[in-house]
Amino acid sequence: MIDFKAILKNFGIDICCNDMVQPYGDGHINDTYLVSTEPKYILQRINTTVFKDPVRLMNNIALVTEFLGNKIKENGGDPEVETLTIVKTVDGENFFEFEGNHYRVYLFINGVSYNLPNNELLYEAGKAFGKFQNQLADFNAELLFESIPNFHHTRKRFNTLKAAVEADKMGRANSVKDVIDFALSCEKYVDIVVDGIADKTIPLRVTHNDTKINNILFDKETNACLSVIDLDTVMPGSMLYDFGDALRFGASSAKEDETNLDAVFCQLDKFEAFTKGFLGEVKASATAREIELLPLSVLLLTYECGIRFLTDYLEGDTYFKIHYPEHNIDRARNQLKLVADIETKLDEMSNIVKKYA
Ligand code: ADP
Ligand code: GN1
Ligand code: MG
Repeated sequence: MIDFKAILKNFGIDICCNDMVQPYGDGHINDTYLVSTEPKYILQRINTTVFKDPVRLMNNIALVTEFLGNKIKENGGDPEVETLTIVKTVDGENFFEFEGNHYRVYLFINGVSYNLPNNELLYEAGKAFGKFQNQLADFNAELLFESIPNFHHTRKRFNTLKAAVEADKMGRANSVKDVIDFALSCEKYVDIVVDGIADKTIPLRVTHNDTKINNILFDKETNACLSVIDLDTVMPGSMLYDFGDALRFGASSAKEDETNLDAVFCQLDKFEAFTKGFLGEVKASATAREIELLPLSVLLLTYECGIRFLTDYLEGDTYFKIHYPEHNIDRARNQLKLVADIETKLDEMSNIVKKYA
């Protein structure tokens, strides 16, 4: 039993009993809790297997949220709604260490996140992630620590998969040979963005890097985007990562862990809704090469996520939270089914991009 009362006291928050703190949200990485005080708070146990340096991680988030907060204020907005606000400890720190765990608190933002967004929400999400990128365009990237090195280095992800197949630590590889074979057959895609960044034909920008649509909070009534959250991976990256990852999740006809693969495909109307919102914000700053690669980025980021789930399954489910033993392999099959479907739709996606670029 976690002593939430003792933890929250260090943030100057008093609760009468542990029941006021309940698990919250659908994140795969941190342990998130809603603190039902007045006002409400979000308490998170930072996953330090994933984020190995919580001090520098929280420093990143403090820098980014302060920077965004100033921009939001300049535009007449409310920073406590439109971005995350760190609640400091009574000693002025960004997190509190308790029994070997690292806890942080954010102000609660009264919005909802969606796992299967409709077109209206996707248009709003496209605008929100595009705006997020614009807001950070003049943020000094050198101030940021790389919270997960090589996060979207698809070639390295591919090599890690191959190593996991060879090691076959859990003895699972044989039973999922079909998934592995398909994953390895997609090697031709893995260097395209990585090489473009290396030879500077694709610009490095400050990007979010985890643009799953449930990392946006929407207004319950109006469906407008309130805030882009989950800022753990804000780092130098490519616009293609943010676009591709958002549509990996957002353009799918089904949730990420749907097991009926006939129900899993890429919906072009969803792709169009997000693209319209996103390009409306970023088309002036996007390069021709970035625009050209937008459709492929959806394939690439879906593929990358698929092989990360597959690798985690082969390595014994140590990275992503799972809710049943086959969860990661179900997710991997789902994402790789999407890859196969996206491959057949790249031309249509390019035509949609042209319409809004
Ligand atoms: P993870 O890294 O595990 O995905 P997130 O930071 O995305 O963790 O948080 C998980 C979920 O908790 C989010 O999808 C969102 O629903 C909710 N959440 C996180 N922070 C806030 C906040 N400040 N206000 C309201 N809800 C939040
Ligand atoms: C994780 O943290 P969360 O649940 O928003 C992961 C993403 C994956 C996503 C797949 C830091 O996102 O990279 O795309 O799961 N975040 C991290 O659902 O690894
Ligand atoms: Mg999240």
